[in-house]
Amino acid sequence: MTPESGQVLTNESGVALIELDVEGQDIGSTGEIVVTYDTASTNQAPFSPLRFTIVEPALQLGYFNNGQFVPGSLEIVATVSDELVVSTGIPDQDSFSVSATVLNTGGDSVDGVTSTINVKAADSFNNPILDGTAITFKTEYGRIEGSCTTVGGDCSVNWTSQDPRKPLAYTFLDDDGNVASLRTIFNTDCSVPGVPRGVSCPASLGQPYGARSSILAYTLGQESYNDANGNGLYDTGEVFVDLPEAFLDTNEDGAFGNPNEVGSCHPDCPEVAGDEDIPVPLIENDAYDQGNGIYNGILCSDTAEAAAACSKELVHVRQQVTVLVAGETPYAGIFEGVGISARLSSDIDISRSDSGTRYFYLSDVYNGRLPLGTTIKTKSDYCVVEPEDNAVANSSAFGPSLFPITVTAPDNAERNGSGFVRIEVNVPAPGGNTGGITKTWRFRCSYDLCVNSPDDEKCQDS
Ligand SMILES: [Ca+2]
Ligand SMILES: [Ca+2]
Ligand SMILES: [Ca+2]
Ligand SMILES: [Ca+2]
Repeated sequence: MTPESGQVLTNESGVALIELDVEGQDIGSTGEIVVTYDTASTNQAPFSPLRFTIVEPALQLGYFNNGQFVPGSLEIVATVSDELVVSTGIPDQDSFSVSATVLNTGGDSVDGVTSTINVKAADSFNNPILDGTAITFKTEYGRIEGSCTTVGGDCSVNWTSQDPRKPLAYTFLDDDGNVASLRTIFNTDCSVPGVPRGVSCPASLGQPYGARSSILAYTLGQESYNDANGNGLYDTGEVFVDLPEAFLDTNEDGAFGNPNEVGSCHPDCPEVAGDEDIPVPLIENDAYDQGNGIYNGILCSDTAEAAAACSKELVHVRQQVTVLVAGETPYAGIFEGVGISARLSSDIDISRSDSGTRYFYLSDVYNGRLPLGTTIKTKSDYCVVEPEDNAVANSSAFGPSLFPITVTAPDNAERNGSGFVRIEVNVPAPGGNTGGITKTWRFRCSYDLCVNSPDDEKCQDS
């Protein structure tokens, strides 16, 4: 596979596009082309032979064969002259980012709620990858567009709420002895003492968590390595991160748990409920394979390759993001203290200290966060409360939201008194429609000036 000559045409976005006269090339499959140059045909200083790898056939990039454009993805991997920017254009693992515009969309009981899933990819030099690189997506719940192709290192797809919304077959016995597929505040005891069913739990209910849809993005790329000698190539002994086969981690425990595949962590996975993890086979052998122990990437130097310290075979670079398909009905509890030491609280007496704090835990039925846009308005007809306005942040972190409420003695307080603190929660209707679900919680605050300040003149008259 030796083309006769080539010519540099443009050099944009860190990627050199080369026109080649290629004869007898089989570009129908992935492989490698080594190109030697007649320097008289280039407009650049002489440079050493280039090596190209066709990563995937029939993408947008390609080269000219006897004047005819042939699709194929071409990558420069050899160092050329300093005048040319050198870039592999192939994503590497540590520069493959996946995010969601809305992390807590809601949509557990409504179809059609959406979030945009964004990929940002760069190569081993943290330059944008080649335009037209295909990124593939899988989702646990709801629906996702299957792929997008990058422009400038970026591409996006839409995730949409719809069935499925729970595991296909995985079940467990809940705390009432009934078969269930997800833990809720109605079928699981809160480990914090004194918290009844139906109240947000300040501690985790445990697996399997409801309404958390794992979204996996992946494409062929390179392992990341530390270029200790700065030559732009992987050399024997340089530190790298070895990648196992990719998978959709449905229970987010970082381990492949599907018991039907050889090589899974079952039954000793970090957490239960990962039975429906979905493998992305790189080696088609009906087994989940760990890394091969050597660096994989086209930056594998010839010397290291000859020593079997690396391979130019690509692997799947991957990243996962979780979208909360949260339920729309709010549940809550008012507590003293937080976490496992929290205690359900009703009234607050701030006579001694002039102020106090209550912790408002707010969740959906799965004890997870409510959708982005949920508002919390706190008012009192007697005490001063802060903050008066709060909102559920853009987050798919585990567990309920926590809002501290500070209650302070009223300004110009009479000798004593009391009143309600009201907490009104509104979960907006999906899609920006008006309405939604509003629920209110309340507790009483009371204050006796003479407990804290017996010398105040208001306390002297009787
Ligand atoms: Ca190196
Ligand atoms: Ca490897
Ligand atoms: Ca797992
Ligand atoms: Ca495999």
